[in-house]
Amino acid sequence: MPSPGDAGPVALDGFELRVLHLPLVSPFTTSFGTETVREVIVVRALTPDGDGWGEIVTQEAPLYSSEYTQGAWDVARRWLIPALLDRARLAPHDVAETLAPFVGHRMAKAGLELAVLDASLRAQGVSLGAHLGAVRDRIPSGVSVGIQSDPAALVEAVAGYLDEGYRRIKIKIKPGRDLADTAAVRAAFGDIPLQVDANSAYTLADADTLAGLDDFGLLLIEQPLREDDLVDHAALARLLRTPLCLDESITSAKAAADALALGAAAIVNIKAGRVGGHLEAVRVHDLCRAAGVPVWCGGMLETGIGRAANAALAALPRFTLPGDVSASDRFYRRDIVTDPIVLDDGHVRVPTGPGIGVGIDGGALEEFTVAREVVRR
Ligand code: SMG
Ligand code: MG
Repeated sequence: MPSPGDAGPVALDGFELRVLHLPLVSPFTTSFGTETVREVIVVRALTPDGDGWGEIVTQEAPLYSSEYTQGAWDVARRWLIPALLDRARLAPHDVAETLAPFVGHRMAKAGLELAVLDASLRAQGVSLGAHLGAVRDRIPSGVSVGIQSDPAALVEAVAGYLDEGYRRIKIKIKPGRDLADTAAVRAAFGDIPLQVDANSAYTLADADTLAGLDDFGLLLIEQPLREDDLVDHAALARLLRTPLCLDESITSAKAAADALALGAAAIVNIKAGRVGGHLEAVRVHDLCRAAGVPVWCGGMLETGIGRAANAALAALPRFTLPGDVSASDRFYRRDIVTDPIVLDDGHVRVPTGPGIGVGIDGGALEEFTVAREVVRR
């Protein structure tokens, strides 16, 4: 049985970085703003045995986290890539350790690690899912629905996703757009699997409003308070019946262990980018599994590259709740992979080909590229 430590070393000739601008099929509004174009960095690891692909899931502005595109681009080309290219041969499980001296920048590190991991696994003919420990060949798909103009528009948007077959609905909330939006969705669709995500928009002073959400039988409330408010999350958890789930706060396996020890979370959202890579994401999964805590796979509006890798991760055993691994067409008219993830009976397939298991559509990649740089050894 392969374990995350097993992928073989690769000889790195260099990395190609691209900034992509992908138009969204509809605007995506969260408590911190509205996006109409997804800005993302695609990483290509160049090796004599073939390329590997990864994705740095930063946004244009540091609104979800402190990381943002130009910061990730700079730290990758100035510090992270040179450190990796210093090693004649590099195994995927040595990437995080090689980059550990550089504080933070987890999304940048995760994108580089995924590219190295993909190159290694493609060379070995092993799929990412098999490598990480996937136990399913398909996963139930949830969808994250942005804040709409009003509750009626939200109900219409949710109706469309339910018609498509999504197995779980998550709605974004913020102060002033919480109880009425949630009530409208419950009233329209009854007992569907429903959860809300606040992206840190509240403080403990809003506990009464958040307790009002207890009336709606939600699966969970995701990240109501700030990233570093673990103690306040624990205090809030004691005031609510609805389970609290942390997203932004879970920056590593250590952060997850601390949050669980404090009682700040009963459920954990796992995102490889946020924790510094897929191998750390597996460690978060493993510790939650040992603690009996359910996890689900978050999303960062990934292209087909990150989306394929998310599907592989979400196939691990403790991912017992549907994640934000929606079909490519939930965000994009055209993806940059040859076989974008589709929804089939409310599920998405876990790719089985070598590495992330999807091919790159060179034409689409070119179409959306707004900046490109190659860093060689
Ligand atoms: O990929 O389906 C997706 C997006 C899911 O809502 C989603 N992500 O906080 O969980 C979250 C947000 C962060 C997106 S900001 C780029
Ligand atoms: Mg979230």
